[in-house]
Amino acid sequence: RAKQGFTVFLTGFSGSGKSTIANALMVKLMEMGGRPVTLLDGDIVRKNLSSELGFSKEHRDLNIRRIGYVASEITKNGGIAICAPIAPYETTRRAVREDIEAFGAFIEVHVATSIEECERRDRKGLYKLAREGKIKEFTGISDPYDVPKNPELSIETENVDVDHCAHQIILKLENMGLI
Ligand code: GGZ
Repeated sequence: RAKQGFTVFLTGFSGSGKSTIANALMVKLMEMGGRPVTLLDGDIVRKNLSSELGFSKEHRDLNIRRIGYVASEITKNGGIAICAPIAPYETTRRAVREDIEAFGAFIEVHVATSIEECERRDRKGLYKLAREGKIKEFTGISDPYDVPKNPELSIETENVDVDHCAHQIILKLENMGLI
């Protein structure tokens, strides 16, 4: 019997490393062959699927529900979806989990880079702008982030390379019998 579809859902602050880990994970899963792998990255989704949305709670929730819907369709059809939005709200993440678990597995991965470390790195200069008040409602600075309580996996990124982070997810998927 063909293996069931699943969704890997990475959540964490801007600059936590979600996109980088998601890309490395995608490459590893593609190399294994078999099922198609679809990456739903935060900024790509916002450009193509949620271009009219801002960062209020209502808009973030809409964005996450859209990502969840696409991921649930992929999961239903036996594929692999990798999502990498901030997804700051616990209740919204739980709703997406329920949508997806109707069709396959949902693996919530907390990319647990601290806000201090994300701000220290400030790869895109957004934290500086948030501190200056030039970006409002910035997650972790002036907007909430509910720390995941029971994620399938929580990964530390400080002093660990991307390949190792992606490998931890691969091991989890193997343990769960999904790959
Ligand atoms: C958080 C913001 C904001 C605010 C713009 N708060 O590092 P990035 O740039 O590429 O990742 C962030 C991205 C967040 O979009 P998501 O769709 O992942 O967010 S959510 O899940 O909450 O819907 C950041 C940029 O957009 N960005 N303004 N105010 N991040």
